[in-house]
Amino acid sequence: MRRIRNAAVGLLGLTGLPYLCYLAVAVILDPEGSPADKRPAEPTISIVLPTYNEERIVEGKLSELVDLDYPMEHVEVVVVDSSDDETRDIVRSFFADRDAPTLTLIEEDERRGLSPALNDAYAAAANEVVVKTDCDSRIAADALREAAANLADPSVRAVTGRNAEVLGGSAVEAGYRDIQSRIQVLESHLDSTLIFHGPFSAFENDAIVPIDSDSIADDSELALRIRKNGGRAVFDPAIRYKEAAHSEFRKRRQQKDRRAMGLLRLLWRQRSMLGGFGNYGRVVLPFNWWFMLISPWLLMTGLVLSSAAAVGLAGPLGLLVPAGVVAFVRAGSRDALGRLQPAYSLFDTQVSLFKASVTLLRGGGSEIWDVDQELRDVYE
Ligand SMILES: Nc1nc2c(ncn2[C@@H]2O[C@H](COP(=O)(O)OP(=O)(O)OP(=O)(O)O)[C@@H](O)[C@H]2O)c(=O)[nH]1
Ligand SMILES: [Mg+2]
Repeated sequence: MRRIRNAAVGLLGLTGLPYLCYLAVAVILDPEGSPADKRPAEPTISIVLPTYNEERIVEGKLSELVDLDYPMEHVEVVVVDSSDDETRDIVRSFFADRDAPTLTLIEEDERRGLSPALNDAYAAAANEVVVKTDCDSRIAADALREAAANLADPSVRAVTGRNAEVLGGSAVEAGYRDIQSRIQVLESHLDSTLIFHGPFSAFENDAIVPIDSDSIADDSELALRIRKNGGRAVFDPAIRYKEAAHSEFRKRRQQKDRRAMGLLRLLWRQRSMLGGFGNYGRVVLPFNWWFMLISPWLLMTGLVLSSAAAVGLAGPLGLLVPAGVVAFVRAGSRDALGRLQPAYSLFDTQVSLFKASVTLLRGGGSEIWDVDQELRDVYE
């Protein structure tokens, strides 16, 4: 029984090891902000907006885009629409009496999934910089300027931003995003970051290459491919956006499990990059492999073993261990853990990654998903 207990403690320790390593490096390097040599720049920009049945919120999103602090004569909006609702009519009438920005509307007859739609939109985008943003997000007024300043550094060819406010008030998501921001700042200073965020990702147009048509981590995949071709892909916390998220364990699964699946599949397909490409392949990718592919299995095995060991050592009283885990999930889902809330956020992420790897192993992972109407309420 002791052995099981020791194994459980060891496994749980290994789960946290990559964090401890990253923490140690962060203390030594003390990175802050974007690593780019930022300078003011005003390139022409194509804003790519993919839409699938967004009639409730698309007008609000377009209003936000035309109000951004940037000369709109230098901006083109590329909407790629796969809807069977009124979305494209709303888009057309929004631009009907407007000179700037200009509109390029790509109308799909049939929904093929987000990645093929994005590949078409990127191919149509004519300007120097391409900014991709999701309809269900809000970006800060200075986001285009901040992105342009990063891309003015010749080594930086892609940049993403920070979720500065979680709409809907989910502390679970906010807790996770804070930890993730720190990790992404460190990764960017080491070389480049892996995860690019749907609400705001910017790329130099001539660095863009097609992504896999079944990708469910489209923004991260494009950033990774750009890094593969020699450009840097960085995270700048000064680029701010807002996005809605759930707190409740069950509701979080849909969004987080799909995102996790996309990233796992991307890591696996690009496994040949491990070990090469400077610190990206030597540090950043191995950390993400550990965190996303290995830790979830260690954690789940560790939890099962520690429950078994507790029951073996203490009889029915040992059931307090699994009961404690359930209580932790219940309280965490209600944002009621106070200072422990960030730990719960990490746990929640590990659960998603575990579920995602099981789904992928069983051959699942569709590239077409239902739009979350409840999250859309926040934007109306
Ligand atoms: N053109 C096109 N756009 C899509 C398709 N699927 C989703 N979108 C759009 O892509 C963006 C991201 O989709 P979401 O459903 O919000 O994906 P998500 O943010 O990962 O998931 P949620 O957590 O549910 O918001 C939104 O602007 C959607 O309207 C598609 O098949 N074609
Ligand atoms: Mg979304």
